[in-house]
Amino acid sequence: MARAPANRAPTKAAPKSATPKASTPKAAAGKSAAGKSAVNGAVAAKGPDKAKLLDWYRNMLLIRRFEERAGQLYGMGLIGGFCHLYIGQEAIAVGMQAVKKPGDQVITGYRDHGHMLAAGMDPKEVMAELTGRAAGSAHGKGGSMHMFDVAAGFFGGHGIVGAQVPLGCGLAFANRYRDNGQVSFTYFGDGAANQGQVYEAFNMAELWKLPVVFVVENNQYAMGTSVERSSSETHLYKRGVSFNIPGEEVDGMDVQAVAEAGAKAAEYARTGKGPFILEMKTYRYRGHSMSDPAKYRTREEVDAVRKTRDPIDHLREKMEQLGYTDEEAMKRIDSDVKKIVADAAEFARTAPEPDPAELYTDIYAKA
Ligand SMILES: Cc1ncc(C[n+]2csc(CCOP(=O)(O)OP(=O)(O)O)c2C)c(N)n1
Ligand SMILES: [Mg+2]
Repeated sequence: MARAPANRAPTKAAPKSATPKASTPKAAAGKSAAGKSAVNGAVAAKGPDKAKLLDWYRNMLLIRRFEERAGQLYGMGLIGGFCHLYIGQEAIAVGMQAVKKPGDQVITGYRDHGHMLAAGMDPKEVMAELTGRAAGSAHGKGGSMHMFDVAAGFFGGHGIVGAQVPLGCGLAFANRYRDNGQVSFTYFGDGAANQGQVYEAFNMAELWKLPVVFVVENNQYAMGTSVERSSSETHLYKRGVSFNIPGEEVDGMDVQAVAEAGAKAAEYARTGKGPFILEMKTYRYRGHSMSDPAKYRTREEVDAVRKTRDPIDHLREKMEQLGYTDEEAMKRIDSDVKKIVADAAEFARTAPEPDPAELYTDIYAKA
């Protein structure tokens, strides 16, 4: 695997400057005209095997059922505070997870439960965090938007729109500095794509050729505002143009397309060529958060996407065409997933709340 030239990497020998020099010519390393994919041509010829498709199906179904159950627990008053569901967007977290290598990082906003499950976090710990229990992944003190699991490579869970983008660049900077071959997968929404700090981060990421894949989850809406109403350029994969960052639009409702595009972008970043933008075209079925009356779109619009583009149905149909499904196998996946989610919900409902003394722990880092 090709590596970034040694003179460009932020090495431990020169830690003070913390500013890796951009001495490599812009034309280097397969960089094409900005806004176009430099790796477009290399589409994988053969599809993934049966085991992989079944695994993707199972993982997407797990996220869907988990989120449906979280929505119910919220309705029962068992989850407090904010809760943003990922239903409809499952193919992105699952397809991109297939691209991750051990040690790679994922960082995202507040629509985060799907990413946590895809990263391998324990559904019981995630659900117990939602209900604010001591056994939750943040000891019941973080809730929906503030979970973190270094072992799983999951770096949050961030409530400030767009703030995870510079943080994701920081993770990539550390990878570069340590020369560890790891990639930071930094996710944000179409609304966040209009945040100023995103572009400061883009500039540094390309200038220092940081190993970061920016994944824009374009679900068409930022709260109640559509992309058309808020953005002068609605093709968000082009947002790196003035920074020379290549980008590609991807069908974010097709898990296989996500994984293929993700693999190319990750390889690009991992081999020292710098950042890559993937715009995933997707849709969220539920409101922005649990308290959204969703008056900005029609029921027909949502139903049409569910009927024609649903990522789970889409993969199931594909597998049926390939002869990869049999009734028994699908039933088994269905009941496994149901059980995992039922167990997680039961655990989250019955596990004890944190001791009030916990309010005073985990506030400052220990010296
Ligand atoms: C800096 C900042 N501004 C505004 C908000 C309020 N806010 C929360 S979510 C959101 C919309 C973001 O939409 P998008 O980036 O498309 O992500 P999605 O919710 O669709 O996943 C806004 C404006 C915030 N949390 N942080
Ligand atoms: Mg959005």
